[in-house]
Amino acid sequence: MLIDFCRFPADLAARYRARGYWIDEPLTRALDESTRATPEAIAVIDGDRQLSYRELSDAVANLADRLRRDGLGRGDTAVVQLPNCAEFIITFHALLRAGIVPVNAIYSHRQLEMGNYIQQLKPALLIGDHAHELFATGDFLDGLTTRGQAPRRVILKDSPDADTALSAWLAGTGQARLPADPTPPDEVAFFQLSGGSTGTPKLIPRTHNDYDYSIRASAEICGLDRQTRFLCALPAAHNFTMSSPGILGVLHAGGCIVMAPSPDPAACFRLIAEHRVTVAALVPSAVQLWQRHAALAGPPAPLRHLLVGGASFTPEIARAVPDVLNCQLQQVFGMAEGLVNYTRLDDDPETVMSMQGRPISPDDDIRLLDETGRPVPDGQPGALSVRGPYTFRGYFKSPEHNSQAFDKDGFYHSGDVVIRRPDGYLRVVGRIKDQINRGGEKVAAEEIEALLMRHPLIRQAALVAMPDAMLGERSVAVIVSNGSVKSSTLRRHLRDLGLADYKLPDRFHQTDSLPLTHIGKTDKRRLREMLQAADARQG
Ligand code: J2J
Repeated sequence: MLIDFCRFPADLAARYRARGYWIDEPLTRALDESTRATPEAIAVIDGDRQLSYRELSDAVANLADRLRRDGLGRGDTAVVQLPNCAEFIITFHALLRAGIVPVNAIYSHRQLEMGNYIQQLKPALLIGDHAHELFATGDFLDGLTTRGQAPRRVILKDSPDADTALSAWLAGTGQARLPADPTPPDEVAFFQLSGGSTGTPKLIPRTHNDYDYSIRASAEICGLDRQTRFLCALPAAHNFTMSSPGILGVLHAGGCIVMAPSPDPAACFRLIAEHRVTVAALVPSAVQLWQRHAALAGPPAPLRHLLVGGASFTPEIARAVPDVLNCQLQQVFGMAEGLVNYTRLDDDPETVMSMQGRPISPDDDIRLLDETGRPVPDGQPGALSVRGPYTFRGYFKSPEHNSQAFDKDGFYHSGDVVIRRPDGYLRVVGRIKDQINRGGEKVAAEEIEALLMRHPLIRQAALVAMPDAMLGERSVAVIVSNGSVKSSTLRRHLRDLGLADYKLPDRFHQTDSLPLTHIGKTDKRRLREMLQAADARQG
């Protein structure tokens, strides 16, 4: 049984194959090839553990075999939530190898997000971390059982119970190896998470063919090779960290991944020095933290190459990268839905500092449109839509939303406003999707507004982005309530519903009514102006 998803149309699929983008290999190809080429090279460093390619591949096959002998395989899905650790990489590849289709939740996700993925996918398997608040007690799992949603098998990293402990599942079975049984290359390999702009988070089906192409191309554009030592400091599950060029790009190149628990500069600089890290990837807010730290502690030697993306990056902060961090900057503008743009390593400095790059592929078909849906000329801001060899064709089980998110030609409306130079380079200048980009972490306004409305005293709620020197943007919830409600009460309300902390509004603002547009929707532009004026009055 295969996963139902929106497929690429046959004519485009044929073209992507003919042009060599789709090579009909499973997404485990990168690891398999590098293991054959350099089995003893170190693939992952996690704390004081170092795994060679051979050891990594053995652990992958062990877990895949055990899962299959447990009756799991093709047709099954899995929800996975692991921190940045070697097991993240092992688990992802083992599930691919066994033909189980996973979604990798972000580690900071809580009951609400995890419950949602479980509801959407009805997974046979849940892999979590016993150290995470969700799995430290049995409450979350008990709740799933009560609702009839309990996955057939639960495996937990660092579980005290031998039956469920991930470490036990990674040990060899002593039985003959089962051959790999991944889903076919143009079927769903895994689900990526959407930053979203809707009430419930959407899942993005990614096929082996489309994702593998983005990885091979990214590794080449970023100049990765066997000498690459990559610091994995952003959440591993993020599309940027996985594929731009990320964990999978490094495995493709035969390099080494050094796991960092977070982008905290002191810890990262130590790891960079100790493990001779050459490449890192950061969001702009983390770049600022690194720059401050480097001003005191010196640059993070021997780092040579820093990829920055995920949120808007000002040219002023970008320009300081070569001097303060003593490494080459490469900008990335990507999305879990597909399209990824990079500045190139041989671009002139002005392009690298001021542009967010150009698409990976000559077949990334980009349209920039004005409000009426007409194409805008180069140099003018326009809403970006895209179709291409690694851009998805529809969210999982969301026909209604898809009818708005795509045009009749299958172009995906990304919700970003960009300016294109005649040479194809893009600069991100704004956004039409109702989302807050909080230091690279995306918050869908509608999701938070609906949750706020569940509080008995709230009559209306609107979440808007306000500028923030550190995060780029922070979230302000403007509420109309029956009587006054404390911010702490609302924060507790959202936490009690199981919302991840990064989605909690940074600030609450009470008002008598929300300004409306002529079609009766909340006028968020006016709202931001009102908040700005109120802030200015308060000095
Ligand atoms: C401004 N906004 C940006 C940038 C993403 C590589 C890099 C990032 C992501 C990512 C990714 C931006 N400047 N340089 O998946 O593979 C905003 C845009 C975009 C949204 C996508 C990758 N880079 N953005 O951030 O799915 O608004 O992917 O549409 O999390 O982040 O968010 P996400």
